[in-house]
Order: sequence, then structure tokens, then C-alpha cells
Amino acid sequence: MSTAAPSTVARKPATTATRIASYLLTEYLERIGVEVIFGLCGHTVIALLDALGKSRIRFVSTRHEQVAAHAADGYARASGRPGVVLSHLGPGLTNACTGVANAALDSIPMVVIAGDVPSYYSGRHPHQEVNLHQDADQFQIYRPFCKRVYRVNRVEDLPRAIERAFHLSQAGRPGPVLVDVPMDLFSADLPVDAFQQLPAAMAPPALDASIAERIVDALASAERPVLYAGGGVISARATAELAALAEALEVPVAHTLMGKGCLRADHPLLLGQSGFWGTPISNDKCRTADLIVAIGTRLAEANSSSWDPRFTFSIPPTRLMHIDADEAEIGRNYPTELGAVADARLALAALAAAARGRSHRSRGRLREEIARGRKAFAANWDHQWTSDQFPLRPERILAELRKAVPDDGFIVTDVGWNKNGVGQQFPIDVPGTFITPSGLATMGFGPSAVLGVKMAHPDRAAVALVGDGGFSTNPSVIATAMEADLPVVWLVMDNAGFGTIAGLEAMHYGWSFGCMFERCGQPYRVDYAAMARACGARGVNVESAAALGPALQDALSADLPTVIQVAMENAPTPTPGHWDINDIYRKGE
Ligand SMILES: Cc1ncc(C[n+]2csc(CCOP(=O)(O)OP(=O)(O)O)c2C)c(N)n1
Repeated sequence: MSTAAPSTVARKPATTATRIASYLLTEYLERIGVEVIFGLCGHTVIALLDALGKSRIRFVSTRHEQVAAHAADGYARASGRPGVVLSHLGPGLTNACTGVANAALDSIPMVVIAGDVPSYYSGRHPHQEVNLHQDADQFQIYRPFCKRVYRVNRVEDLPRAIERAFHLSQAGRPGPVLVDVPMDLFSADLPVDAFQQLPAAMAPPALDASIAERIVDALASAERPVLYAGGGVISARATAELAALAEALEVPVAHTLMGKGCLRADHPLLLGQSGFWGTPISNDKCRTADLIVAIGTRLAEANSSSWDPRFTFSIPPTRLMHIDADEAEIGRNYPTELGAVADARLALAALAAAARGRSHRSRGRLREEIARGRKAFAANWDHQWTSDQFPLRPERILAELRKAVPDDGFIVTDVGWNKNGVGQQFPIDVPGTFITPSGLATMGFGPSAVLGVKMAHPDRAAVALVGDGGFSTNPSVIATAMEADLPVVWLVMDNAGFGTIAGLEAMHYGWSFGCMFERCGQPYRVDYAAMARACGARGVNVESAAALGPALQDALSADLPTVIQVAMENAPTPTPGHWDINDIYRKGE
């Protein structure tokens, strides 16, 4: 009896060869250049792990999903490719949240692939499902910080979601994308040619030549212009173009935290970082500029001294021209004379070309003034570079680190003295070698991100400069570095507490309640170097200032990961700018 077959069956030619989706997905990831995935297992993702284990892709198994996300973030920053995270559902995905959000707020390309409850359990509230408002709702947790969240309901949609995720994570302003996959779909069949579409090659937006002329005209005729570089200049690898523009028109360059490295540290036009933890010469030149051309920055609060016109930017009367990959950043915090949506490298190349050979106003003794300003500020701490004090001065730690790490080595910070001090005082000559969490400023970033950095550049030095607070948030990084054979160095600045916040509380309230590490009222210290040794890694307790340099040299030439623990005075980082939280605190009786 021949009756018409159901249409769904009729549409599927019986001859189509099929394979299990997780194998096809893995081969697709190989094809688009994924080298490494950071993640942590769970019953929802072992089908994909089985396929990954048989592929060329490395899987770095971390012991906490936040570590995986930060490591993928570090890999993305150091390699320029999207970081890839694999996470179990529910608690795995919530653990990864902070790392993914940190990447989002620093515009880092990332693809997160998460397992989820089996699709056929819809409505039954299965094990580990997040379902209090809606069934299979876990992907919603990622909505506020992902560029896009894909929930894959049919295996046929998996190839499209993955292709879109890699495209979107890198296009325009980069950021994380989540692909949430019910676990049964990893084990479902797909036609062997299902993963056809590659992410498109992209031509990023350039700056129109007439706009470039207009900006160069304005810079050339301005009396006190400033170029202001953000992290977009570093991530677009646009520093040579920036230097060419600055030199052609003799314009000084200030930068954000993430823009550090935009010019060589000894460049005579470099003003340094702006804002609360900036430098006086940078804040002064920005505040008194008649024109600022800002590139690849969101003019964020910390670098703008809470946008208070008395400290860093006074716009107006300063005129602002702003070039960024994201149109939403333009005009948000300051009135803007001209906004342009463009890739930082293409824009700066167009500006440098338009500026070449162009006459400009005399800048008088600008270079001397910058040199004087930088020297005067450095005089506040440069004598500490050689201080033999124990516990060490933080400046001595920076000086030893700079001496030990080659110019192309990576300095990865966390938050605390390490980030603020390096941003303000540490010379960086090779762009992209300073890696730091800026937007979310997550404690715990540095110890994990350094793993991904080293994975991206195994032949270059990678040191995480971190506080003891940040390091102890997730010391499982040592075991992960051992397993993944990543000889990174963690230099732990130990002040037995959350020092930056302890100092802030002490300044306003006269004590540091809740900020120091204590046991029975006494300072409580953890031997992190011993923890490293317990993991089979190297652990060094630095007992004097003179011992730090040799300890760093040994660590950088070792083939095992090393924790160097050094006792440090909890001295505050200078704050030449302003942060208006300091006006909020009130002390009662
Ligand atoms: C996850 C997270 N929690 C809290 C903070 C607030 N915070 C900023 S700096 C800091 C102290 C960091 O302590 P440590 O790593 O020891 O460095 P130190 O300040 O002593 O140099 C804290 C808790 C944060 N940025 N991130």
C-alpha cells in the first residue's frame, strides 16, 4: 500500500550521509582556526569533549569556570582571535559569568558554548536546570553582557548559531556571544555537510578622506591639541599609525588604562595615563587642551576623573572629536563636535596620511614641558625603585619586574596596586604586552588570564602581577597551569589584605574593618609559594628586596609555573585625578 509519506520524511533524502553533531562541530571549529578551548566538564558537554579529544584543538580543563573565561579572555587579547569557552549548564555557566562579563566590558571577542538540559525534558524541571521564571532559562543570565545569546532548539540550527557567534563576537565592537545547546543535540545526527558557512571576511569601516582632512585641519590649526588613545588603538594594532600622526603634527598623546602601550614609554610626545590614577601632566594637558581627538575609547569614569571638569577633561570649552567602533559611545559623556564610526587602524592610517608633510602651529617647548612634567611626577617615587625596605615598596617590585621581563614579555595584572601602579608608572614599549581588566575590573582576572596569554605565545614571558587578595580568589590556577604545561609566573604582592580597599576605608573611616586578612585579631598570612609546591609547581618566598630580581630571572627561565610571593608595604598608589566616590563617604559617631 503506497500512501504519501509525511512531508517531513519526504524532505529528507534517505541517501544523505549523516554524522554526530559534536564531531561535525569540532571539525568546523578546527576549520575556522580554533586552537584551544578553555572549560570545565559536566554531563551536558562530554559528547563534545569526546570529539575535542580526538581533534587538533587543545582543551584546557580548569577547576573553576571563571578561570576558563578569564583564560579565554587572556588568549583573545594576546592572540587577536576569539577566546572559546566550554561550560556545563547551571552552576558551570553561572561560575563563568564574571569572566564573560569582564570580557564583555573590555570588548574582547569570545564564544561561549554551553550544554543545557535535554530538549525533550521541556517543562519537567530536570536536574540543574535554571527554570524559576521560564523553562530552560539559563541563557537569559547572559543577556546583559553578551552581544547575542543563541538558544539552539533544533540540531539543524547549530551550524548557523555557531557561525553567527564567531562572526558577531568579532564584528564591530567585539564581545562575547553565548551558544546554549541542549545536550541531546550534541549527540544528534546532522548531514555531513551541515557546517558549510564560514564567518565572512570583514572589511571594517574606514574613515572617509574628507573627514580625515577635516580632523587633520583642526589638529594642525589648534593651539593645544591632544590625541587621546583608548584600548581600541591597541586591539586594532594601530600604534604605528598613531605615532605617525602624533609626530607629523607634533601632538601630545594621552591614553586610557587600556590604551597604555600606544606609544613607546620614552616617546617624547607621550603624556601618560589620564584620570584618577593618571599622571599630572596628562590630566593638565587634557584639561587645558583646545581640541581633543579621542580614538577607541569610551571616555570612562576612572580615566575622566568622574567627568569633573576641574581634573581631567573640560569639554566644552575643549572641542572633542571622537572616533570609535561603536556609535553608542559617541557623545554620551561629553558634547562632541564630530563623531566618526571607524576602525581605529584604518582611521589613524587615514589621519596619518592626511597629516604627512602638513604644516601645523608651533608647539613651542612642548617636548621639554612633557619631559619636565613626567620627571617631576616620577620624582615622587623613583627613589623607591632601589629601596631595600622589607616588606618591599611596591615601586621596587615594579622596577625588578621591568628589569627581568623582556620588552616583548606580557605583564598581566589584576586589580589593586598592581593595576593602578602599572598603569601609572610601569614602562611598556611593545603594544599589547600590558593586559589588564578595565571595565568590570574583576579581582581574579590576572591569575587566570595569564594562562591564556601564555597559551597564545608560548615563547614569550608571561607574568601575572597580582595582589594576595586577587591571587587567593582562585589558586586552582596553579594546578591548571601544571596540567596544561604553561610555565607562567605569578608575582604575588602580599600585604595580607585587600589593600586598596583597606587603604580607602582607612583614609575615610580611620580603620580597615572587613578588608584585612586576620585570624583571632592577628594578621593572617597564607603561604602561597607552599601551595605552588604542593601542586608540583615552583614556589618562592622572597625574603629580601635583593632576592626578588634573581627569583624572577629563575622563574622566567624555568619550565614549570612559579609562584613568587613577596611581602609588600600597603602603600597607596598616587591619585593625581579625582574619583567622586570620595565625596560620598560620611563617618558617624
Ligand atoms: C570580584 C571583585 N570583588 C571586589 C572588588 C573590589 N576590589 C577592588 S581592589 C580590591 C582589593 C584587591 O586586593 P589585592 O588583590 O590583595 O590587591 P591590593 O589592593 O592589596 O594591591 C577589591 C576587593 C573587585 N574589583 N572585584
